[in-house]
Amino acid sequence: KKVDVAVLGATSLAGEAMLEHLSERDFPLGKLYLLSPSLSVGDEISFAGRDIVVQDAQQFDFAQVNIALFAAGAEAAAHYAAKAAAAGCVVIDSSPQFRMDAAVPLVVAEVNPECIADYLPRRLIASPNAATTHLLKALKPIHDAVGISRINVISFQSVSGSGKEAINELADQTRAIFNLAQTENTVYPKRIAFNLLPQIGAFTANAYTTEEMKMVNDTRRVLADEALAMNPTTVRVPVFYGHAQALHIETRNRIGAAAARDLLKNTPGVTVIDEPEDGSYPTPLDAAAQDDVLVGRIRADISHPDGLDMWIVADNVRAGAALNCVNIAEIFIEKYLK
Ligand code: 2RA
Repeated sequence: KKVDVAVLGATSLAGEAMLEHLSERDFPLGKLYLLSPSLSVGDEISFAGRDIVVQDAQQFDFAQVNIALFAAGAEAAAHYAAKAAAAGCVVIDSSPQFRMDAAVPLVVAEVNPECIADYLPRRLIASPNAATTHLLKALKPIHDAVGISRINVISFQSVSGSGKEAINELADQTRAIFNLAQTENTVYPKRIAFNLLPQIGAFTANAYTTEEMKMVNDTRRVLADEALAMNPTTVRVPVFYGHAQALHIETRNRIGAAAARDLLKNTPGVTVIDEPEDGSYPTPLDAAAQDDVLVGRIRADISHPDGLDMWIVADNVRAGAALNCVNIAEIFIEKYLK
């Protein structure tokens, strides 16, 4: 059975990555419509050897497709989700707009695929943000095996997580510095080139940032564990692609480093690169253009009897929301599409 698909936000980084996945996989794709809520209408995008014109989402009849993949951000999701659902298609949204909506399942395909069944009544499924999706893929098998009671995490998030303008800002600032010219900050509140910014999103009343609270809320919701203690610090780093995370977890029952390593070696979507004596551990450069979450530095925490540390890295654009939305679509087609 062929499935007709629309991609809203087809010219965004996440939209482009969704198209890469759709063209590279054995996806049962029928007609493909590329939509933009704004500026990119009329652009042509090459897909599987042919050029497709980007259409104005405002004029599009969503009744023409079975599935709409949304990669256009929260505002566009708020504007188009109900319209698309009313037309009878199912929306898979990568934005934060519906992640905390109790009537919308929040799904990581490898972690809680059974929740896709709850796509009604809104005909809508949400995907967590990239860093949370990566963390959940690596931690789910450990949570299942021994229970995780607390997660301390510091994320090191690349500029592509803020979109194409941020990639240009890092490149422009770097070039300006080498030319002894003035730098400008447009996307970020301070200079990102040759710097680290311990702020992603806005500060909230509890002094955490919106990105940090997204990690807490999304993780608890996907694991269906409201009691899970989680303490994140999110940092923007001058790297183009790949989010890294230093994870320090406490488990309900003890799991040694060797058992955790074995478990993760057998986890789909995860690749273990962890031979410290050979200098082998994953970096953002290793993760770029890969689909798996790369895990290294797995070790017992010397400060806590039930603590375990690890370092995870993944391509936030390709292996974040884009891959998760396409994975969700494949499960939806196989199990629920009528
Ligand atoms: C970021 N993961 O990196 C977030 C949202 N894309 O900013």
